[in-house]
Amino acid sequence: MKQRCISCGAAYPLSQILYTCPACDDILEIAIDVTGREAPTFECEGVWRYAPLLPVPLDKSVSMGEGGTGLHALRRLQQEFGIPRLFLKNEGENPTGSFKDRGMTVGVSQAVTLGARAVACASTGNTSASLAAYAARAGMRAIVLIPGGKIAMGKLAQAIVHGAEIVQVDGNFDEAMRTVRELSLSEGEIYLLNSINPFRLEGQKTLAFEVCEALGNAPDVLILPMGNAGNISAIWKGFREFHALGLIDRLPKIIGVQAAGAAPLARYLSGDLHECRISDPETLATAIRIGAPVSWLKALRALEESGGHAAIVSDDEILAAQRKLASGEGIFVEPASVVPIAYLMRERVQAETVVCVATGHGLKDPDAILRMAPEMKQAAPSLASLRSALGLA
Ligand code: AN7
Repeated sequence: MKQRCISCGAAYPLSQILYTCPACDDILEIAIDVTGREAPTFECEGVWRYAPLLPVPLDKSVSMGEGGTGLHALRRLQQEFGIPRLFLKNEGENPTGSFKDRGMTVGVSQAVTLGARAVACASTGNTSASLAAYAARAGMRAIVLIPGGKIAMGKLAQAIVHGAEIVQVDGNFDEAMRTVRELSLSEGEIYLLNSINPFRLEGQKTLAFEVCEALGNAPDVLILPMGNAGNISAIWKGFREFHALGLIDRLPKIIGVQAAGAAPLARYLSGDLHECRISDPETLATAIRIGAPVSWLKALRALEESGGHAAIVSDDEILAAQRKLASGEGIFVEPASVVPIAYLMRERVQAETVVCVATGHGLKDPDAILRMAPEMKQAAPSLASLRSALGLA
């Protein structure tokens, strides 16, 4: 395995600390040559089950049992949407409540392998929560930059309780991202763990492996949210590797969904923007309030190679979908995570097997729900009053 530039193809050893290619400045990926290789034997459960396909050895892992999340059949919604088999991969079941843990276990393990003293990230919330927890587990200093006033309460509480050094940046996520990159370039001992870091994406690709193992093959379609677009890139890489190993005999179509006020990828692809960035992203789905996706080129390749496309949903559609999933199927996910369901509520997808990725737990961000809470019924502590409140009188 080595690090390889996604544009010029230059290769570098895994032990070199790099975030972009020294030759051309584009981003890197971990290159694994699986051609002619026999499929490895997978042991244990979760992310580290796939250790033979990861760039850090199992005995170096900083782990809390991440991965191995449920793939839940959505029986009511599949009937409503006219899809024979519809599943939700519920990443809220991870240790800190989001898919970020899959990447952070590998990223922090690599930080330990490199002998880094501190790890850092800019975050819309979930990355900082995950980084704070895994750094605590590894006994390392954690530095997180967050956009002032724009991160969900649950995520902020996680970063605080795990003891991260939190810096509120007077700017949006994209500005915080640029600043933390400059910090880690100027301080060699601070290891950057945003999804620009290719080791993190290696952990995140295991979602695709789990879906394939659970279904016995790739689904026809996989739908997921896009922010920085690291996760779509990681998951597509996972499907490609399982395909190259002969473990699946087809590849899924990937549909990446963005919120209307923060949709640089979808708008760039439709010809509405000349470059893949906007300067003033806005959406109530704060996790994906991102205007300049770091992994945009990887994501474009994933969409194109898979024959999929990008799509946009509105904040109102997101809120409606969140309630529908929670009240109709019992699964509460945060606003950013429900964009695949919002998409299916509007568009007809003709496919046999569809998997939606729900990236984070609903309790991360209860604000939007509570702001629109219905008026509650009132009762005195007596049976008669309770019956009357419930309309049973
Ligand atoms: C719930 O935490 O970028 O497309 O800093 O928290 O891989 O960026 C979070 C992103 C989707 C988008 N769903 O994933 C951060 C951050 C949830 C998220 C995404 C995020 P990418």
